[in-house]
Formats: sequence, structure tokens, C-alpha cells
Amino acid sequence: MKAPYSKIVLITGATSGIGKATSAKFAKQGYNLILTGRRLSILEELKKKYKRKYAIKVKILGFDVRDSAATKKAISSLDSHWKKVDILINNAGLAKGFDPIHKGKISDWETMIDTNVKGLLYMTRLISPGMVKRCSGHIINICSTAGHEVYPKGNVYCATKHAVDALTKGMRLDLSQYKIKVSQISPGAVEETEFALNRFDGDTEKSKIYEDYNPLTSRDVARTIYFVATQPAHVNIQDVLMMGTQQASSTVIDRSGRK
Ligand code: NDP
Ligand code: 8X3
Repeated sequence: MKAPYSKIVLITGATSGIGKATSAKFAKQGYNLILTGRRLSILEELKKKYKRKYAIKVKILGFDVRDSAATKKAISSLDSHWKKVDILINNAGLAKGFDPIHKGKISDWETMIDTNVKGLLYMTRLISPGMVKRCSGHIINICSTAGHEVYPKGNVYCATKHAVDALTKGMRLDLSQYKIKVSQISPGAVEETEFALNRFDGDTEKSKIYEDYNPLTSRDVARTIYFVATQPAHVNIQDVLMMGTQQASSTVIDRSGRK
């Protein structure tokens, strides 16, 4: 099915995991895409693939969301047509480290705070004024179960996702009067991502955390984001808290095998 008209969807962190799966879902439905991330070569491959397969328009922007000036420069490079973003998906984010608070690495904390909180804010500050001017738009923040509950050794990652939860609520309070929807998706563990590999600094053994149960897949989350983004104009889904069936909470997971 084609989108009713060529809406523009901007996805941060489209090179991998949830962002990449979401880009595939929207591309298939005929939306025009602005895909961002630091790995430009992956973005180039996706652009080529989607343009060929779905005849949509795709812009790619390689930049680091932690760098406010680089983020501003990238968004400023869009022409007036592409600046009219209909749906902003603030997805870029990560966990770094899994340590008790007294052993945490300051550099890990800074990376998480700068990416998950400040990067999301930079993007929102650049894109939301156009939405306000047009009295239309939808911002979808990728939060986490970690934005709703705190687990041992999750300290700073959970704090950044609690900040995302507060920002989603704050953005909605400020923007609903302009007919702008603000939503968030809060998934539990999600495979088909580089999340665990990043958290454990590329340690492939430690990153094997999904082998004894079925977590969500990146496509499950992409499908949910698409559902949230395609509700009628008068409906705004504020938050979707979702986990794999074998996961009851951040700490209660049935690890008796994949079912
Ligand atoms: P991935 O590591 O697979 O993807 C993360 C994406 O974020 C990549 O595309 C990466 O692109 C981008 N990114 C990271 N840092 C930066 C940066 N400094 N500047 C620009 N882009 C950046 O992980 P997920 O798909 O799992 O993560 C996506 C979101 O989902 C995150 O916000 C995460 O916290 C959240 N989440 C993940 C869950 C999980 O279990 N996997 C569960 C709940 C929420 P590049 O490296 O090319 O820059
Ligand atoms: C990712 C889910 O449980 O690793 O946000 O924090 S968890």
C-alpha cells in the first residue's frame, strides 16, 4: 500500500537495528525518507536499495547527534522541501557499560547522556519549529522499558531513558496546541540490533544475551512505530510499553529456551 501522499519521515540511527528496520517499513509503504547516522556507507547502500525497490525519494545525512554544530549543519543542508519533515523518529541511542554506580566509567556516562538525551534534544529543536509553523507533525521518541523501571547496573542508561520519558511528556504539553503529535515507544529487549555489542564494547561473548529466550525483534518494534504513526489525525498513542512474551519486566525473563 502506498502512503496517501509523499510524507517525509526522518529517522535518526537508521544504519542499524530498530532504526534500520523502521526505515524498511516506511520505505515499503511509499514514504520519502531522510536517513541519518554516522556510518555514511550503510546509509548509501540503504538509499540505493530503497530507491530501486520502492521508487521513493531518499536523503541521507551522516553526522554525530552528540555534536550540536554538526547536527545543525546537516539539517541546514536540506532544501526547503526536505525541511518539511512530517514525522521525526528520534531513535539514535545506546547503552554503554553494565557496571554498578561506583564502578561506572565517566566516558560511558557522557556518551549515553550526550546521545540519548542531548542528541534527541538537538534534533527536536531543529525540526519542531517547522512543525509548529505548519501546525502539523509527529515526533516519535524511542524510549525503553528502562525509561519506566530501573534495574541493577542500568543506572545511567535508565536515567537517560527516564529523561526521554519526561521529554516526551514535556514536548507533548508544549506542542499539542499546534496539532503536533508526540509519542514514544518503550520496548524491552530487542534483537537484530547492535545494542548489546555496543553496551559490552564489542565483546561478542558477553553480547550473547538473547540466546535462551525470544526477545522482541527490530521488525516488531518497526511495525509498532508504523502503527503509531498511521493513526487518524484525532488519535495520538502516547506510549507503547512492549516486551517479548517471555519477558515480564526488566529483570524477570523466562530463560528456559526459545519458544
Ligand atoms: P543499534 O545499536 O542497532 O542502533 C543504534 C543506532 O543509533 C545506529 O543506527 C547508530 O548509528 C545510531 N547512533 C548511535 N550513536 C549515534 C551518534 N552519536 N550519532 C548518530 N547516530 C548514532 O541499537 P538499537 O536499534 O537497539 O537502538 C535504537 C534505539 O532503541 C536506542 O535509542 C536504544 O536505546 C533503544 N532501545 C533498544 C532496545 C534493545 O534492546 N535493543 C530496547 C529498548 C530501546 P551509527 O553507529 O551509524 O552512528
Ligand atoms: C534496552 C532494554 O533492558 O537493555 O533499552 O535496558 S534494556
